[in-house]
Amino acid sequence: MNPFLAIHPEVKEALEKGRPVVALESTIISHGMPYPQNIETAKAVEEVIRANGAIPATIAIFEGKCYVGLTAEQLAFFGKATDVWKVSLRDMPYVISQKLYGATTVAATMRIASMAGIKIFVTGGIGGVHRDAANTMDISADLTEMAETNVAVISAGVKSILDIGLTLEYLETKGIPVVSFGQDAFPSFYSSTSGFPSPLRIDTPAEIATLLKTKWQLGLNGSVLIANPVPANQQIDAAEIEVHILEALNAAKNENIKGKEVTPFLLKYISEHTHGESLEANIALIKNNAKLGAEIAVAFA
Ligand code: PSU
Ligand code: MN
Repeated sequence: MNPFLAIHPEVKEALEKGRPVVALESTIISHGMPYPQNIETAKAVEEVIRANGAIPATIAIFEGKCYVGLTAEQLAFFGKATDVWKVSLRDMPYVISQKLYGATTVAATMRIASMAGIKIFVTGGIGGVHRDAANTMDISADLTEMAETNVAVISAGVKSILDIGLTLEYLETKGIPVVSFGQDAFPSFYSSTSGFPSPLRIDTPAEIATLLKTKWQLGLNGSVLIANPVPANQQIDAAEIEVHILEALNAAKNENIKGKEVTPFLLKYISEHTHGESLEANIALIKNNAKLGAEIAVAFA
C-alpha cells in the first residue's frame, strides 16, 4: 500500500472489483470558481457521475496525504479555504513532505489518480501553452504530465486564455491523441468551436474506451485528451469572451503576475468581469463532461 495515499473505502472497493471510477481535480474548486458555487458544483458533478453508473473520486492533499475520494466535510473545506496550495507536479514533494493542504491541478490529479489505479479523469479545462509563450515559456505541466501518465482526460477543450493552436501543436509533439466527441471542430471551453479542426473525432463512449485500451495495450504511455463541446444552449460567443480575455491578460501584465499565479489570476478576472454568465457556462460544461466521463468509465470497465 502506497503510504502517501488515502483511498476512500467506497473508491477502494470499486477499484478492487474493477468497477468504473472517475477522478476529479480540486484546483477547480479552490482556485477556479467562487464560493459557494464551487462546492455546489463539486457535489453536483459527483452526483452526475453516480447517476451515470460510476464512482466519483475527487482528489486533494490534506496534511501531506493524497486523498482519493473526499468526504462532504473535506470537500466543503476546500471550497472555503483561502490559503490552500495550488499543487502541480513540482509542488507535490514540498506540500506532501511539509504535511500541508493542497488542491491538485490536472497534472497532480492525474499522477495521484494513476497511483490509485484510476484511468479516467474529468475536468473543465486543462492548462496548456499560454499566449506569448514564445517569450514567457509558460507551458502548463498538465501537458508534460499528459505525455507520461496513463489517465484519460475529459475536458471541454482548451480555454482561449491559452494559445489553442500552439497547445494542439504541443499535444501532437508529445504523442497525445486529441479526440473531439461527436463533432469535427475542436472546442474552446465556452464555445463548441475554436477555429481549429479536431485532430480526431469519435461519436460514442464505447469507441473512446476502445481507443484508450488500444493505446495502452500498444505500450504507448500517456493520456488522451477527450474534448467534449459545451452544450449548444450554454455557449458564450467567442468574440464576447475575447474582450474579457484581452483585458485579463493586460491586467496580468500590469500587475506582473508570473508562474503558477497566471492561470488562477486569469480565471478569476474573467469570472468576475463576465458576472454570472461565464460561471453558468462553466458549471454546465463540467456536468456535461462528468456524464461523458462516467459513460467512458463504464465502457472501459
Ligand atoms: N483551466 C481552466 N480551469 C481551471 C484550470 C485551468 O479552464 O480550473 C486549472 C486546472 O487545475 C489546471 C490548472 O490543471 O488550472 C493549470 O494551471 P497552470 O496553467 O498553472 O499549469
Ligand atoms: Mn504556467
